[in-house]
Amino acid sequence: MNKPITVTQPSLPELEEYTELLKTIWESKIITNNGDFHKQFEIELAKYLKIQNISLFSNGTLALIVALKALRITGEVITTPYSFVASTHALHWNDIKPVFCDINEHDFNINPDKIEALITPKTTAIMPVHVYGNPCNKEKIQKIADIYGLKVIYDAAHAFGVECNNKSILNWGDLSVLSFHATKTFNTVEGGAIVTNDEKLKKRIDYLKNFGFADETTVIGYGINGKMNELIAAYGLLQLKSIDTQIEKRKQNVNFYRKLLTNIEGITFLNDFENIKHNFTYFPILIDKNKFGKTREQVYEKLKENNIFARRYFYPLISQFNAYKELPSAAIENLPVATKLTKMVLCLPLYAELECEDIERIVKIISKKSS
Ligand code: T4K
Repeated sequence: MNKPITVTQPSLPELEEYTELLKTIWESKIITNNGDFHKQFEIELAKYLKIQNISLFSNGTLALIVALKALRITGEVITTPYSFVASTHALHWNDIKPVFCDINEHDFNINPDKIEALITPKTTAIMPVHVYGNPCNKEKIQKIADIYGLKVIYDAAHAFGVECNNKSILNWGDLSVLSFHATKTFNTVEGGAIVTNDEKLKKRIDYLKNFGFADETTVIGYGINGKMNELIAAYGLLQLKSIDTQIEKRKQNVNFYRKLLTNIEGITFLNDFENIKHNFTYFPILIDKNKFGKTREQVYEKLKENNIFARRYFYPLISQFNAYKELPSAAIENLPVATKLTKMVLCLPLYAELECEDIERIVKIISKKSS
């Protein structure tokens, strides 16, 4: 049997370099609570990402929960069913009712033309997701938000380093939330962050992620512990050194996939968007069973038999999980595009260290006609 190939594999910093940084931590005995590595990591990340303020978190889900809390979002929030379940769970953890909106076929993101019809007097915000790092239509979303006085919280878990016309897409909306999970292009093992242009809001977020403490004796609200520790911040600083190389390798792998998969009847994929700097976190393909002759499930199983573990991100739709499927907005007739794409999509293995031979092997198995 060939070696297993998983949907992703994290790139890690040089062990020797990391050990050197760990020695400093061992000497200082400052291992968490806004130490020097944490401070430096925030500064370096802000520079790299071309943003003003960033607050580090122990993971993306906690960052999302705190982002909603920091903006005092209540009532109903319009969001996408086509995402990782953490997006909607963050609403639930704030006692907010999710209202699912259908998505676009061309970028897998929330369809802004469908948002307005879902607004009620209880709506307080829109929470779009830049799915696979594809930028949402920020102009249309912001226009709706401005008309109805809504906040916009971007789940940018997939969008590290993504730029539009040389500007970070993390500057859009009121807040953007990143994930640095092991499975992401930029990983800190576990980790996340909130990005905002508003200095005062950053302050509030920093209090909230530290139990609400504004100083030793003042608690400004119902805070939580969402802090990133020094060992992770040091690891993250080293990851920043190699992130451009990693993204470049991922790009080459994506382009190699595209080359091999072009002209296979029934298989489609997205090409790069104009004026967008992508981060190549995922490589989703769509399988049209009528044209291709095999279903997505058959391709997924066939790859699995060959020790290749592609993933059905995002299947099922969040709106189909027991926790959410009774909501009126979860009805499949309201979500025709998301319902269609969730049955067709397969994310193929993609990471910096993936070899060309691996990609050739994967495509060969996919394109083999006999099942
Ligand atoms: N919003 C969105 C839109 C998100 O996609 C996510 C997370 C969040 C919010 C929440 O952010 P975090 O709280 O996670 O920071 C994974 C990740 O756990 C999750 O972070 C991610 N999205 C989601 C899309 O995928 P699983 O359960 O599919 O991952 P898992 O453990 O099956 O890993 C996939 C493959 O990666 C493994 O087969 C092997 C490889 N792998 C994985 C890990 C963890 C490694 O090689 N090394 C590793 O350490 O959820």
